[in-house]
Amino acid sequence: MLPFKKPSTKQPTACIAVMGCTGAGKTTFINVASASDLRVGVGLESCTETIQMSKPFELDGVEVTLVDTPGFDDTNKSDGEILNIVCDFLSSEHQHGRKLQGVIYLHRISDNRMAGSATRNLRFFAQLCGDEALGNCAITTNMWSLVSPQVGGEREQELKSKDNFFKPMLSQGASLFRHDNTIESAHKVIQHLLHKTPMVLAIQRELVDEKKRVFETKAGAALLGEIAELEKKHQEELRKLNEEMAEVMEQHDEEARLEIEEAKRELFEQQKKLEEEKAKIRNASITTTEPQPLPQEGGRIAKIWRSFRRFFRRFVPCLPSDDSAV
Ligand SMILES: Nc1nc2c(ncn2[C@@H]2O[C@H](COP(=O)(O)OP(=O)(O)OP(=O)(O)O)[C@@H](O)[C@H]2O)c(=O)[nH]1
Ligand SMILES: [Mg+2]
Repeated sequence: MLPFKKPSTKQPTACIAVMGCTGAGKTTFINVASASDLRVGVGLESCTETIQMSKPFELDGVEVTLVDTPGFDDTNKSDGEILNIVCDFLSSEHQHGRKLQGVIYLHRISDNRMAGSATRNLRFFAQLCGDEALGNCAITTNMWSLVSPQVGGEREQELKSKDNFFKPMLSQGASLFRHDNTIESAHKVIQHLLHKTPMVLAIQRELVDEKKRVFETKAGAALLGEIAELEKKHQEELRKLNEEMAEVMEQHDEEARLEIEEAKRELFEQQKKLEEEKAKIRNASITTTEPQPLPQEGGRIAKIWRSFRRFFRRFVPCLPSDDSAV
């Protein structure tokens, strides 16, 4: 008869990251789902500036922890800083052998257009996950109470069907959910992810396994690409302003000349910020260290080795008695 084996009482655990633009409702979603009390934004400025964890909670027999992440915004932190914070966390998790169960990407259905930061977040998010991990992504629209069902439905349709919005991710296996700010709808999204096999995100593989610098990853390159697009637009605007300037100089229109001077100054300021942003992304490097062996693991091996030597010393007395080398 086989010896009775006590079933493992250790509860399975799942870690799910919540991402999206600043003000998308990430912290609110986490608080609703986990009964946590993380700080929610009240004004227009971004609120969550670092990675924070929810209280663990149980769902379908699994101990779930949600990870709140800062999103790109146009107010406080630069994209480079946000990129660094997210990369640090994700690479550290991978280095320590902890896989994410899934990622939830929140989007406000009340937004009547995709602002620059929303597009940046979305492109960055897609590259960060990589095609292989998109099956573990749940794109979730919220703030449905702020729009009529018809307007919301039309926007959802547009988001689902356009190549520069959710369509590519959905066709690679991501799922789309509606969240009505209730615990039930939050749990429905999480339950969907609990059925998935935990995965490694593309950026985790790139940073840790392939030892790429942050700007060499697809997500980092996507951000640099966005900046290059903006720079192109600035160049075009500058060219037009210079043409206008030539005209007003001919007409001796002093007022118009001052206006154009001002517009050019603003453009140079924006360009300076982009240069700084590029430098930050290029210089970004992850600060995590190699995982240390668990202390009890080292201790156990040392113990086994010592008893092994003690056993053999009985038969081979010439074996040195010093165990300290272990
Ligand atoms: N009506 C409605 N308001 C919401 C919902 N979710 C969040 N909000 C509100 O949206 C604002 C921003 O919510 P947060 O949870 O702080 O958003 P966030 O994504 O964590 O923002 P950052 O931390 O700045 O990145 C707050 O005033 C919330 O009360 C929702 O589902 N419906
Ligand atoms: Mg927040």
